[in-house]
Amino acid sequence: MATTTDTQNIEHVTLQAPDISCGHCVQTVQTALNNLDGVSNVLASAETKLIDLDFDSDVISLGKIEAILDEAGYPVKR
Ligand SMILES: [Cu+2]
Repeated sequence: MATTTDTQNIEHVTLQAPDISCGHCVQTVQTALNNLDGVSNVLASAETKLIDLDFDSDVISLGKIEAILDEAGYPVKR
């Protein structure tokens, strides 16, 4: 587990993305999210259709993360 400093404001979220259907999708999602500053510990699953991740809300918003997933072709179910 990474250590956090008080300059960071890490939040953990689980997002539901029903279009994740295979390992290729998982790779696409994880690569897209891992490229973002402020996002870490991305774990996507084709079985559960869930994406677990940590993000630093001082660096990136959840809305931005959802927009990136939209663009990648895996819209988050709300
Ligand atoms: Cu796929």
